[in-house]
Amino acid sequence: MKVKSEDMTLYAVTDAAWTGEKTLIQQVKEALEAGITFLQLREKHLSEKEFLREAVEIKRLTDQYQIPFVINDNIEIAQKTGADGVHVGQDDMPVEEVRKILGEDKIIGVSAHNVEEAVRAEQGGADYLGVGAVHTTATKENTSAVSMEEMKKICQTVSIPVVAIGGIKKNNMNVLSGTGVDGIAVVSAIFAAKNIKKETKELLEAVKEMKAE
Ligand code: 3NM
Repeated sequence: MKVKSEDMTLYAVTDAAWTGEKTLIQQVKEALEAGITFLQLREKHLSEKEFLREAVEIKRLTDQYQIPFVINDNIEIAQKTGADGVHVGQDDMPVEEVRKILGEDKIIGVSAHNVEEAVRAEQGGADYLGVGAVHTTATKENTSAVSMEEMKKICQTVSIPVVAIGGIKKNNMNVLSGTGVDGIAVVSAIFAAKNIKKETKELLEAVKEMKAE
């Protein structure tokens, strides 16, 4: 399997909205140093040229820390930077088409919200699933809540790793206990933190405890 369960433990998704005085690259570096296990570059407001420049720089860092790096929804940037793959939503290009373009070796992650979407994504060739939203979140508009019952069903039904997303923090991830998720994907819990290293380390501990429960 291209993506292992451990890779999903603490999956960081970038959001340049919270960079403040630091650059996104600095923030990513701190998160890598503290032990994130997967990184997705999600940029909604950059020009292609800036996006590419940023992606090249981040790819260099994720290579150094030897963790998988995917680009949200932009196949061209993924190809140009040699990223490990892409993550696509239900409204983006279907996974089968992405696979045809990227080939068998690249990672393709798909967002799913119910068992039906999860099964379809797995059958289409997805390597892992992102399932949410676990909690309400201000980070992304138009998310729909997923019940923990549905989360559990998804985990029991598919054989690819599942990462939970949406409003997940240190103190509210316990709802995921017993669902069988392989880890958590977070934006603000890491990138909105003043002390990224400390928060990341604490999140890692909390997710390991949650998975062991
Ligand atoms: N996808 P935060 S929720 C990118 O439900 C994304 O599919 C979601 O950000 C989904 O950790 C979300 O700050 C944003 O809540 C998650």
